[in-house]
Amino acid sequence: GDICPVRGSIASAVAHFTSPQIQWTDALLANITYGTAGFRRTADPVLESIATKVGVAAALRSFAAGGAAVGVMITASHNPPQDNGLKIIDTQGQMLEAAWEPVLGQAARLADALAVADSLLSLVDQATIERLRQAHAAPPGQPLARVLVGVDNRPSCPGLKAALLAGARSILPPGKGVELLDMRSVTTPAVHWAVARANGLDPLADREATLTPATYYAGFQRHFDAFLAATRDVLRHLGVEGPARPVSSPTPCPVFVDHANGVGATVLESMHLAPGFCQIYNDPLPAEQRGSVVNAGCGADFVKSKRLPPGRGSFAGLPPALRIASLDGDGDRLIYSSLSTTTRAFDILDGDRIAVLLLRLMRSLIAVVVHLRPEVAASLRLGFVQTRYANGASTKYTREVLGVETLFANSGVKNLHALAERHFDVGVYFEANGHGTVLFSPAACRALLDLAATPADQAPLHHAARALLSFSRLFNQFTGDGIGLIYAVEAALRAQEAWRALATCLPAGQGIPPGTELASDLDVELRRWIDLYRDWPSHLQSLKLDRTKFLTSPDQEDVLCQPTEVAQALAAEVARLNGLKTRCGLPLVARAFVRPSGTEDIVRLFTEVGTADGTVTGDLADICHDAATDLARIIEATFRG
Ligand code: G16
Repeated sequence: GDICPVRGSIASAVAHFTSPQIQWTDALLANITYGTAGFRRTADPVLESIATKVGVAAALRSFAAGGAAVGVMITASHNPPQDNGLKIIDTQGQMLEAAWEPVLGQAARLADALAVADSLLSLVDQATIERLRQAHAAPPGQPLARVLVGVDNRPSCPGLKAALLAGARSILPPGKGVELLDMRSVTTPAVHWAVARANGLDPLADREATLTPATYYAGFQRHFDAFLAATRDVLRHLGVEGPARPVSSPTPCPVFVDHANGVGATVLESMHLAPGFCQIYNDPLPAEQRGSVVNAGCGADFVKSKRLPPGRGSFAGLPPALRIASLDGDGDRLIYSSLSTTTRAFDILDGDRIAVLLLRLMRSLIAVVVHLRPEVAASLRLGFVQTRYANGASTKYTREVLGVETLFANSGVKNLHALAERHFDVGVYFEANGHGTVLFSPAACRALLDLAATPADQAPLHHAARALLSFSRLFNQFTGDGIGLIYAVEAALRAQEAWRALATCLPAGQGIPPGTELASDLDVELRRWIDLYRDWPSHLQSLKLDRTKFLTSPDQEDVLCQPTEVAQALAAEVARLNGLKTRCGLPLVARAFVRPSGTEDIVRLFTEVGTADGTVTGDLADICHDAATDLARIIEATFRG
């Protein structure tokens, strides 16, 4: 059929937002791809042009899916204030279907507006194009496409949003069907959640909850309270309430949240947080000024990669044992840190360690419930997914101490999410950089909801099941939510030892030790968490090399395919390191890999040095530092030939 009106209207929106001043050089083109988390670059006219194209694609995706909501988040997450980016959230609340990524990348690289329209229209099938053509000719009616749009607080967001909305509107004539839902300044996980909810998905949602980001966030406090109340009920039922201190006493010692001056700040302010639970760490700034300093000297990425406290890395006035919880610019990452009272070391509790804490509690909760109702075991198979950036000591701990199956995925939340979903009923996934969540399979959701309906007279199963369900509701099912994760970590710190006692004693037929209760000394719990295992020394470096020349194996990002000379030099150096020993004679286990970043114009080099039996000797940190320096030098020299 004649698709001219559709094609023409898309092309004119694209042309309007594509500056004729753009120089489409090879270097520019090589750098435009749909990367790890969508498009990301300096917020410039090129990105504005891309925004229009993303708007078209999102509306087409929704139209093709019969009008199901599709989301777009405008953010550059952990990147500096002058950057920005766009990512599409698919109808299931997850990242965009992988097959669309290369086509979107191709459309983004085109300068000619009609060619862009053709490229984008090639994303949908002939029948959809026919329906689009008919919709153009038909009188106005119900919305035929729905796009939810969220932005972070960067200064470039309003301009990019205008371009995006124009693109989305362009697939149908005005008043004929593209419904745009402006979520304004909001966190990335809230947009994922809202898209899923708009499409009737959210398997563990509780029935009372209504559909707004405000109630979504308020839910975390409610589920946190419900989890602790149910835990107390289990303990009380088993007669282990300590007489000296009622377990209901409020725990002092709040967590200090570093919101990275991103959108998390607005959310936290609107949540009316209980001061005993949480306080803001960052220096106060007027809301409208935060976006220009987002992630600058603070936030999850700064703390993790610089190993320094937020507040530009200053230790001045930082009290020891403080729990600092750092989010990133769009609120989907979480890193804890704390200054040690005894050693004065600055401990980083990264994504690996957060995962270990959550796995440990989840394992105890499941063990208790399975002990009380054995047939649910088959629906609650627990597993873990990490990336090759995970510290080797964390993998050793989850496999050998917790006995949890642990798999590896490539970087990018979408890859970990898919693997966790495919392999486990209760799938914990985390990147070392703080992205992660816990996913529940349909069977697990059914089991949790059934269990929680156990009549109250069947205690302790009734209370244990309520605890497990409430804890599960702290996890966004579509992508990790940094704020939800703070509640999950804080819940785990308070309850982990009580559930461990229950999980050990109940199946063994032993009584629960007297005095078992919710932790009231959070400093002790924090120390316990830090002492679970010792990280192996590792280094993550950013090399300023042309990332477009680096190619890794598609399903194993730690295997470099190109440039071959670099791959060979790297392999030889790693082999040499693996032949060395520590001062006291322990054989070294060294690992190193390079890959092009999908969010920054750099190449990442990761180096880790451990020992075969896991011992962390005093000289290991120096060995790792020297190895990382040598590797960087060798790679740069080989690359430059
Ligand atoms: C994004 C992705 C993460 C990824 C990170 C770094 O995070 O969502 O999954 O780990 O980029 O990716 P790369 O090493 O390819 O640059 P964020 O927080 O920036 O959205």
